[in-house]
Amino acid sequence: MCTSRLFTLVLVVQPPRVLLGMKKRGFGAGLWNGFGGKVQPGESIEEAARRELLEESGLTVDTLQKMGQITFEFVGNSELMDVHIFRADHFHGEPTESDEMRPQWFQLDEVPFNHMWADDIYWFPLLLQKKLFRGYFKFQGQDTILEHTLKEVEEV
Ligand code: 8DG
Repeated sequence: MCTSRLFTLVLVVQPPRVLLGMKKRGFGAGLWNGFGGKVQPGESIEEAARRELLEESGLTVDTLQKMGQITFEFVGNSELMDVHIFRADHFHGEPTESDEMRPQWFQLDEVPFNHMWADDIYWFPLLLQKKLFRGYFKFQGQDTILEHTLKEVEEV
């Protein structure tokens, strides 16, 4: 039987730019990504999203919009990753480097998909258009997508 673990991911979007962080260590090191991590016991998913955003980027937000949910399966790992993706259009503070992430603004037409998780190019356009989505991606290793589904939904 497959169990799953909850994760968060926050994209701070200020058209025409988006804030990404270079992951400095751990899972996904060397890739640009939004800010997020594991939901801890006793925390709601949104609380975890705010905590991870603050820890990794130094930013706080008033409103997080729920945008998507993606389940990731990695061949050979029976635990699925259930990632809840949020968008923030306003923030407080200055992006600040942490032990885990080095933040940098990117123009929306220069998002570095070649140095991001391979699935991101599929759903990023939906997030930027404020379309809600659900997906499933099956990975072999960190680079190869074997199967995927992605659909727009009314509610996440
Ligand atoms: P740690 O302190 O225990 O090292 O870790 P953490 O900060 O709690 O969690 P993490 O391992 O850094 O969480 C993984 C982050 O990566 C989380 O924000 C979800 C995100 N993530 C995946 N897969 C993918 C993906 O395919 N694309 C993108 N953009 N993000 C992903 O886990």
